[in-house]
Order: sequence, then structure tokens, then C-alpha cells
Amino acid sequence: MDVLLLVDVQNDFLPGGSLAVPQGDEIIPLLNKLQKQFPLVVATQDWHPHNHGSFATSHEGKKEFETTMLGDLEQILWPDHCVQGHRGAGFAKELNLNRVEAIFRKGTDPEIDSYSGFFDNGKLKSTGLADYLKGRGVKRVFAGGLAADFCVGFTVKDALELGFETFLIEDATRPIDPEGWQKMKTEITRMGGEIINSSRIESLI
Ligand code: VGL
Ligand code: ZN
Repeated sequence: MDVLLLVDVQNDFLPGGSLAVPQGDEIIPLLNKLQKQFPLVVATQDWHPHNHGSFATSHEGKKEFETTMLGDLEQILWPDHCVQGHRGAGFAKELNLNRVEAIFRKGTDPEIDSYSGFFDNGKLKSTGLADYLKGRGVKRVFAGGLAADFCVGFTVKDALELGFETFLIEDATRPIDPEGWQKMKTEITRMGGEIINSSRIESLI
């Protein structure tokens, strides 16, 4: 079984959102088209309480994009984003959700951030996504969404570590920082992941 994983295609990561990914909106028509090629579509949703520890506003004297320690981990401090129940946390209006069979929320614990759709950043707690995919007989994961250098990249790395054959669809994602994205791609390739263009999917499945 193949799954198309839609990572964090949410308003705050789109132009006009609080943590906008440049050209993030451009991937949505492609994600809608790709869904037709997959027997299973699953989404993740960044879903933070208003006082989340990854927000600069939760740390007095700290500015956005500075770092701090959160528990034992170094944490980039983000603008407030994807706050539970707020518009910014909602899925992009143009994204087709009809075929999404399950949605896995992450980043709900104020004490730890969660870039990957599988685990928090300390790998302390699972979202249940791995067990769900295994229960559905998934062997291959194809991932797209936002942002390439954070949540998509970390999700793909965890998928590889969990033993899924994993493909990152490069034209179905956009990075926050192009340099970080180059580094992430190198790491993913080294781990055995494949970075592909969506045009290759037809021949793969
Ligand atoms: C993300 C930063 C903070 C992402 C989520 O979805 O890539 N990035 N929270
Ligand atoms: Zn977040």
C-alpha cells in the first residue's frame, strides 16, 4: 500500500499567514491532482496551544527566529502559528480534504515542539501515525506539504527510520530557508530516501 502524506498544508504557512512559506500556495493544485493517484491519503496538522513553547511570545525578551533551550532541546522561536481553533491552524481552503482518511495532529504539548508527523522532537511521544500506516499495510510513503526544511523533512526522516520506503515529492513542497533545504535533502538521500519530481510517480505506482 502507498500513502500520500500531506504535511501541514495550513493557512499560517501560506502567503498572508503568520509563518508564511514563500510560494507555499503553489503546491496546492499539485497536491489535489496527486491525491487521485493514491489509494490512501493522510494529513498532518500543526496544532499548538496558544502558549506553546516554540513561540517567541512565550519567552520574555526573546525575538522571533532566535533560539532558546526548550527542555533539553535547542528550539527555534517562531511567530505564533497554528494556534488550536484559530483560522491559521485550518487547512488551506483550496486543499481537497475529501479523500483524506485520517488527520494526525502534532505540537499539542506546550513543553516540546513536533516537526515530524510521527514523533515530537525528543522522540518522547508518538502521534500514532506509524501504527496507523502499518495497520493499513503501508510500505511506501510519498510526502509533500510545508515546510520542506522543517516538518516535511523531519517527517520523511522518521518514515525512513521506521522502515518505510520513502519519497519526498520535491515539486509538492516549498522551504522556509533554501540553504536548510539543501542540507535536509542531502541528509534524506544519505538515509536512503528518494527526492523525486511528481512526474515520476506514475511510473512508480
Ligand atoms: C513548521 C515550524 C514550526 C512546519 C511547524 O510545518 O514546517 N515549521 N512549526
Ligand atoms: Zn509549529
